[in-house]
Amino acid sequence: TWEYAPAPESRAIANLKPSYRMFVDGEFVEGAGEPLKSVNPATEEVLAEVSTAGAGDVDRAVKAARRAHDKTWGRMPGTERAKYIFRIARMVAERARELAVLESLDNGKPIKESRDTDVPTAAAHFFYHAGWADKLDYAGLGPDPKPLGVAGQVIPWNFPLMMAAWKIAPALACGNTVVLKPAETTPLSALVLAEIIQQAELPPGVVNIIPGAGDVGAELVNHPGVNKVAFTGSTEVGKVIQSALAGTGKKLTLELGGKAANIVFDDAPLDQAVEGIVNGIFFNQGHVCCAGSRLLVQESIAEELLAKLHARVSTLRVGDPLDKNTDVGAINSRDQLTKIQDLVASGEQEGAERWSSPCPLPDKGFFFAPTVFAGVTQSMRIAREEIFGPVLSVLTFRTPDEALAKANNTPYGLSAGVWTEKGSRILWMADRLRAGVVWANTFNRFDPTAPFGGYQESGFGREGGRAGLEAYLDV
Ligand code: TXE
Repeated sequence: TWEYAPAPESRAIANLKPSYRMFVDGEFVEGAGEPLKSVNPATEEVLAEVSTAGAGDVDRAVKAARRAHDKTWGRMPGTERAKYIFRIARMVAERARELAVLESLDNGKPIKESRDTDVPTAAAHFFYHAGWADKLDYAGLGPDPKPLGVAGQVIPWNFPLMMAAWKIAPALACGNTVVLKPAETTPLSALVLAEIIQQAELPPGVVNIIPGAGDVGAELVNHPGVNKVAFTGSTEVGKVIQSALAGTGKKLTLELGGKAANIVFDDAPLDQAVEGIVNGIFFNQGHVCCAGSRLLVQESIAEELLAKLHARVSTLRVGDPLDKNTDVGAINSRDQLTKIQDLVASGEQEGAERWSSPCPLPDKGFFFAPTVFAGVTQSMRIAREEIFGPVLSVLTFRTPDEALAKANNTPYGLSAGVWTEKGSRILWMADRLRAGVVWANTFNRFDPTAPFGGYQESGFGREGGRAGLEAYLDV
């Protein structure tokens, strides 16, 4: 083990404040709830105190959003809305460094990922949707598309800023107003986004950000003044929300868990595949709904691939999220670390062969060494359940049919990867894989022009692309 302390200047770069307030009706206000403490998962230090929504706050926020929808935003020409959304996009891009450092402090993800993926993807989502705001008539979604009204949005902790952008940008482009609840362990970047929204001079109430735990999320999605609910999080909570909303007439989209297969055929370029496998499962510590958490490898190359994989994973640097050379940062919370440890223990008990990278781990904070399980069978929990951590389960197959059957043997269906030189095989597999996204000879690529979302228990509805607009419009 080794001792790790974040560089003192990181707090200044992140413009970290001792306390943060909720954003309701254009103002930063104290919530009536018990303040929460946002913790740096790499050091277990408190970063800031954050005000949370309590009695009456959800109602106030929803009413502010309703007024803004009825009086300003919902009636504004798309050309005008576009200007505001462009302004948000530019301001996110201008404050990229601050937001990236803040995100890595609050979430624990490596700075090279918040710098190269989270913040640019968030900005890209606003840029892209600004472009739609005055073109909805041409979207081919039907004549005279209309906003739904107030969107109640609940997001998780794995991509705090990016998820806020994925939710807010399309809602605004279509003329809806927003009440968004960030996750309790990572509320900070959404509140800086609120500051940006205030400085971009959006009319008060168009976007409201109310931190809090699951009870606040439940109150928000069940509020009768909410017309549309968008949720990203666990499948368990997604099902609770779906049942609760039945019969309310609210439009709902769910983006839930996954157990993606990353399928490597014997003709695949192996070194490239190894990079894709590593990216697929160790990106963002594996806290990724579409993570390639099941590696399906053709039997004839399994031994060679596994040796290459162990060698490559041994070189991953685990530790200080703010070091530009870090590949794997901190697990977001103690609860998540415990969940990962329990599932890894189950894999060992059920007879899979565990290999963990011999990398040194910091002596404080929530860290877990990149781990690869070989000899995994389909009935094991590590093959079936979402681990949401840096843990890969390796299964083998002989034929494309077997690969397909194993890949589809899951209640989820968010993503999949196929590695092969044969174009015809990519098309054959992509057509039959029950997954919302199929990557070919790559993994974990995100782009605002491409609709993202799941099949089956991974949820329904799409985010991004033209399809993403459907979730926020009536025709
Ligand atoms: O999720 P929750 P948790 C999976 C992943 C992870 C597990 C648990 O496997 O290990 O879920 O994570 C809010 N009504 N994913 O406990 O509870 C909550 O406050 C309304 C995959 O963090 O679903 C937070 O803002 N909202 C996933 C958000 O829901 C409620 C990302 C997500 O928290 C609520 C996260 C309720 N009843 C976890 N209860 C993905 N798809 O990427 C909680 N919340």
